[in-house]
Amino acid sequence: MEKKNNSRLSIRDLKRVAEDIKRTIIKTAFLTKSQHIGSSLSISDLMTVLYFRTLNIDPLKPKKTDRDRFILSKGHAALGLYATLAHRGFFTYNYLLKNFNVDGGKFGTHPDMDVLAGIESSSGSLGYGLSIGAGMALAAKINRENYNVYVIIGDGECNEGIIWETALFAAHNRLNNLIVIIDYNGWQAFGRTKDVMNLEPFRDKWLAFNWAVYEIDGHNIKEIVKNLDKLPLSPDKPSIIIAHTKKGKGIPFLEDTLESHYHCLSKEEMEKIISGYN
Ligand SMILES: Cc1ncc(C[n+]2csc(CCOP(=O)(O)OP(=O)(O)O)c2C)c(N)n1
Ligand SMILES: [Mg+2]
Repeated sequence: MEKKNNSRLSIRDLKRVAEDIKRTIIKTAFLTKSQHIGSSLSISDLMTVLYFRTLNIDPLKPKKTDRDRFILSKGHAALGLYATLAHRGFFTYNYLLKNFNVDGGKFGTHPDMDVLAGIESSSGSLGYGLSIGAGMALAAKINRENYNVYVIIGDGECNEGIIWETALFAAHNRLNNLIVIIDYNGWQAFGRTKDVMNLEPFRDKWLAFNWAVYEIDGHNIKEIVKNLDKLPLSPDKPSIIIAHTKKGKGIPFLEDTLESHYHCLSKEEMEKIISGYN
């Protein structure tokens, strides 16, 4: 897996882009009265490094055969994906606003691969994105193609049995071109992950499934870059990066709360956020 980066932004520039993406998520969620703000903000720093540094992609040639594939398996964070794609030049912000979560719009609240070439897989039914990604990674091996597959999954999503079936499958097939990033924000839709269905000891589970494992702070751009730059973590195993994140990152009153999952921002809250950013 050679390095094929097509965008080499400095850490400072990446931090600026990550803040812009957070603002876009917040503004769009407010204007369209949408939920899942916390789930989208949670992945914003990871998405920034992926799309502005790691992934071999070209918005002008979204179907080029050697492109890396990215799948947002926790599809309810679609707004985080759309905001990143807009900033990366796949479409304009106005296009996003006109089409997201409105009657007749192209972008639903969960990704649909039929509406845009840059969306590699539909998702929303938790668990499936990872198995689709493993299939793509195996296909690359069979067809001798040189692309990597990156998949973001949620911690609550790991309650799905199919995640662990895929974990076995990927290790068995030595899919070193499969890179999973887990958005370990400690929350799912109705409670703390440790209370609903505990995952710990999480790192040990992946090690036991024969994956290469790293743990990082999922909001520290420098740390994300350092770790994504050294992928793959092993020449013959799939990789998982356990990224410790905060649900609702960037909105102090929603950070690390259950409310950040379903809450819609009010006008007063939006004003409070804007004054904080200024
Ligand atoms: C198969 C399936 N079951 C239930 C749901 C409903 N659901 C949507 S989001 C969510 C919680 C997911 O938690 P997590 O993966 O930790 O994502 P986060 O919101 O924390 O980013 C659930 C249970 C679903 N989308 N798919
Ligand atoms: Mg979670």
